[in-house]
Amino acid sequence: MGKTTFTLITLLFIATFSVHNTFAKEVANENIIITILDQTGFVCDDGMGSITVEASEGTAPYTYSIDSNTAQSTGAFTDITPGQHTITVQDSDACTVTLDIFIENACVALIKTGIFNDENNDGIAQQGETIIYTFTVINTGNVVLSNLDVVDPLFEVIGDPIDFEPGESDNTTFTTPYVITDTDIEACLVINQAFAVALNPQGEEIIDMSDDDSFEEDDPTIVDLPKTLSTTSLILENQIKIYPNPAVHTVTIGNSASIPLKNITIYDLKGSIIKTNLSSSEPINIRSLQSGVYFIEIKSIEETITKRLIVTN
Ligand SMILES: [Ca+2]
Ligand SMILES: [Ca+2]
Ligand SMILES: [Ca+2]
Repeated sequence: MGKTTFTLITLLFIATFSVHNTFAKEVANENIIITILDQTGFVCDDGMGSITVEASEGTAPYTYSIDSNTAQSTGAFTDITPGQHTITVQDSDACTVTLDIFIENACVALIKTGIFNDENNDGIAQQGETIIYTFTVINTGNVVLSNLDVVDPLFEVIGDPIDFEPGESDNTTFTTPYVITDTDIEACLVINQAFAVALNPQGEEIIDMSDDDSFEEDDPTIVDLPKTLSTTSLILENQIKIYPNPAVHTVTIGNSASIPLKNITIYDLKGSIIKTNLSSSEPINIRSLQSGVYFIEIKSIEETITKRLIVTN
């Protein structure tokens, strides 16, 4: 067994890590220099990472291994998962040097949800009423993203771009009430898709198209706009009463005709669920709700109605 040292004498960062750029990062002990010739990261798990290194100044031939796996005769490694890895090079004198590398995965995901705000509580969409959209963004990669912004072709989204740590999520920065148009009412729905755009550490743009309910999908968001009340909706609309409204501490769902209800959910103005799986058989405790406007969604077996609730706790 020859001498082995892990002392790092030289650690040069000549170029920054990049998804596509060529690298010239070097590490060396007394005998061997490892130079990174090329390194590729991920964009949202699209493909696998790779790295190519080259050893010099030692006694050739060299062997190369990654994460203590079987050594190979070249410094080209493919199919590397994102995160931290260690490359070990050994020369024919059994001298070794190690190099820590980090494979990037720059990834953002966006969910866009919308809830129709029936401002006059008549169960039908009229011009001037609004849809409250919520944009939930998450950094699903392993690098900091900067200048994260949400763009919606339907309207200008309020909210300044943010920087975003891995794992961080946000559903409050980007909001917008959208005023529905005659065209939307005619179509009985609003369907569209926003996208999130951010910069990876190299300043390259990464983009995710929004989904309606998943960080992994790219479906458009559909908000139904009721044009006429269906027979069942009319029954629900006429038979279900919320009182008192405005409410303090408790609110009661009046169901005098004993229509079988499937679920009752309270949403806030951002469309976030505040309470769900509520029962109409007794007053609902709303002491934990701050004063403001909420929506109560009431589902029977066949239909759904939404009523506005004002809380003055
Ligand atoms: Ca209305
Ligand atoms: Ca979806
Ligand atoms: Ca998506």
